Amino acid sequence: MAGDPNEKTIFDKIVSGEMPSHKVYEDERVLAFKDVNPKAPTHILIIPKNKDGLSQLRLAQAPQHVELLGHLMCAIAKIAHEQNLGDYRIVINDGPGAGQSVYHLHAHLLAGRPLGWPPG
Ligand code: IU
Repeated sequence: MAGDPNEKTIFDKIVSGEMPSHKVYEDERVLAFKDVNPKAPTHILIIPKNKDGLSQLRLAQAPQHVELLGHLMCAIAKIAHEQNLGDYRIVINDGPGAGQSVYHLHAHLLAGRPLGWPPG
């Protein structure tokens, strides 16, 4: 687990506009943009604009996190529908052993090719 869960990451800079991104969806609570290093023909990251201490999923322990994560999941369903993705996979890497590299909670939305199971 990383240090301070409120530490700023590159994703805060994407939210503020300091860093450019290819946005695909935005509402009052979440932002979705294309991953710069896509692992599938469609690879979108969905993040809370204000991570509110959620550098990683294991820290989701407060009532407001329930609401935020519910909102985030419903936003994913909306994006998948809008983009006509068909079948897709959601991945949340939690911790370095699971492949997490940016400590601002984010879900990967992957689609556009057969997705093997189990994942590596
Ligand atoms: P991870 O689950 O923490 O490993 O996912 C981080 C993702 O963020 C990874 O797929 C990167 O390609 C992606 N990413 C990005 O899209 N833009 C950036 O500026 C950086 C990482 I840094």
